[in-house]
Amino acid sequence: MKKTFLTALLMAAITCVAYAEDGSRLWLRSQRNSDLCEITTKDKSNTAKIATRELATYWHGKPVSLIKDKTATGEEGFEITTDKSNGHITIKAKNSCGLLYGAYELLRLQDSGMPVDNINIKENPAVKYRILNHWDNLDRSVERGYAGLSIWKWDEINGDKGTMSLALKERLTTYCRANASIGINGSVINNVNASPKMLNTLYIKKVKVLADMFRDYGIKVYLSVNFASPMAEGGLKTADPLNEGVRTWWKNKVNEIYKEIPDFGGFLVKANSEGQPGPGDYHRTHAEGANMLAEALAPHGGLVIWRSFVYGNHEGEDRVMQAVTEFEDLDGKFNSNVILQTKNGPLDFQPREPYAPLFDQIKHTPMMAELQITQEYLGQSRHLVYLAPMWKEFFSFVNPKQLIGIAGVANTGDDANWCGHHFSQANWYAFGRLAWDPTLSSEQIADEWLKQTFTHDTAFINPMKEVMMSSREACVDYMMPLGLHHIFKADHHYGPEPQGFYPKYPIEWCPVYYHKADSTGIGFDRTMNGTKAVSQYRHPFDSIYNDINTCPEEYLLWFHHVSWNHKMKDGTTLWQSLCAHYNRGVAEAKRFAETWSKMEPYVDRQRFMEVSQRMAEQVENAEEWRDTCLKYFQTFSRQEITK
Ligand code: BDP
Repeated sequence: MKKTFLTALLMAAITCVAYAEDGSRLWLRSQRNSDLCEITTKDKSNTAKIATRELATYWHGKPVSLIKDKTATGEEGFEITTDKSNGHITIKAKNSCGLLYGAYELLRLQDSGMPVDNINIKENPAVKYRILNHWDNLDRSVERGYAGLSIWKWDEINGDKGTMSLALKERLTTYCRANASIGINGSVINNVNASPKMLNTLYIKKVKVLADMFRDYGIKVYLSVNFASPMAEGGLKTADPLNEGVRTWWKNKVNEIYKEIPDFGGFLVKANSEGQPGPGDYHRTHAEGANMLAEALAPHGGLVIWRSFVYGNHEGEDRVMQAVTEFEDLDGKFNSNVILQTKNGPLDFQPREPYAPLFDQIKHTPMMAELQITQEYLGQSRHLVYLAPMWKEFFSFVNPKQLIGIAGVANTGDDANWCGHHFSQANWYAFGRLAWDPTLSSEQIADEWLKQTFTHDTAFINPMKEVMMSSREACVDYMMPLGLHHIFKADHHYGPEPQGFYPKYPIEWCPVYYHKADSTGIGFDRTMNGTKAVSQYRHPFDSIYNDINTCPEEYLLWFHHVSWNHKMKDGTTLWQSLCAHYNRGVAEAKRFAETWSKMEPYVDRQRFMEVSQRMAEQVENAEEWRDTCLKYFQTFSRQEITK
């Protein structure tokens, strides 16, 4: 009797876990087949096995053959065709990984309700490297992580035995499936502010366990490295890149890594930035530092991804200009396996920035764009802000064809729903989809994500898609409209602190440095009469941004110090326009919450409640932003705050 009761309880618990809508399944919520679908392939690789298993379990259509064919399109591409006579489907690819991507494409079509009876698709990724950058520390804290602790549970990985706990394996299988389903092919697993311990043999063995798992999903592992590792880990007296002992140390370390992980991706490096060590400590250039690592990695086909997020070495120079100052003369001096990774904007992942002009100035070095999926400056995992429109805006200035890769700072954590906010999952999804194909529209991505993640019901899809599409502009409006930037509270970058001035920090970390509000007006003069930052832009953007009459209003206060009574395009004054934007942002946040409140019939209880809670916070925060900023700026404008 007792046993039966316990069994029943256990069964109930299992059922509950299996069907709980806690967001842990991300967008991978396909209905299982009652019978396995007929999937055939001669490809014996593990990757093809995964593709077969995914389709056999979740594909509800006609039989599918997976065919590896040297003549098929691109390295990672795939072709999907339907045989008109019997409806059978063929996925053809040059490599097994393409077969896996093709399988996920098929499931995406099915799960987002697209027609699947007459498919004729050929796909290739736009850029070669589509990489997540995890800012995860070895103690499992996550820099700018808003979804719990790191997903890498180092204690549950046994490097000597090459195993991990079953629970971790299950969780990371979802991670791999999710990434492969959107074409992500690399993962830098640790923080750019890297601990030298990452290169300890103990950890290299653990990283191997991850790499062995990721490989079958087409994902390569990369590591962030601390430039001073030869000292901290190797006991050397210097980390000077021209020192023979240092060079040998890196070569040996790299060899050790490749012995464990033959397809290791390479190193990501933050050097001489925000207190991190680098070649500059020895009066060497970034190129000398990068090339030393590049030489160690080259025999194994590894990459050095060197970040250009460097400032603070040019006293007095406008911070947004410093990356160009630092790197323009080094263009052409990097070894061929070095990539320069540059944030989309010249400052730091603000809700809106003009594009980073380094993309205009670097002509001979392969470049990757670094986007930030974790919403450090966009309400973190508390606000619904869909980032695809922001990234599309960036791609309208920087052609993805000039990039070799796109990196995204991940928003994952060990929260059940991975990303803190159910809607923040959409940003992970959109990152992968856009890195694969930047021509996809934000609407389409939102549409397919919503359908896979929630429901196909148009009574849900249409209003929520509209909310997602409006959300980034709303965030800009309630936080920092018209080109304002970096007026966040120090350290956590969440709430507003326009009055912020902290003598103990560099001036570039103080909000007052960025808005420069005074009795005459507000904004940062970066024109040819100011810091001349406009001159770093290619023509015609240099002159468009330089002229207050042609500068787009969304960048106005980024490039100009503007009088409070300046006439805006709609005839209102700058002050009135500022008030209007802040008010609009708040009204939008309220509208989003209102729309969500009507979605109860279409969403499971748990996700409905969790998102409702977040929406209420978003409204409160939006009001706080508006009130704090307008009241503070009013002390300079001395004009009435309009409602
Ligand atoms: C800023 C973050 C900081 C990062 C830095 C970086 O506030 O935590 O370490 O960027 O990208 O956005 O290196």
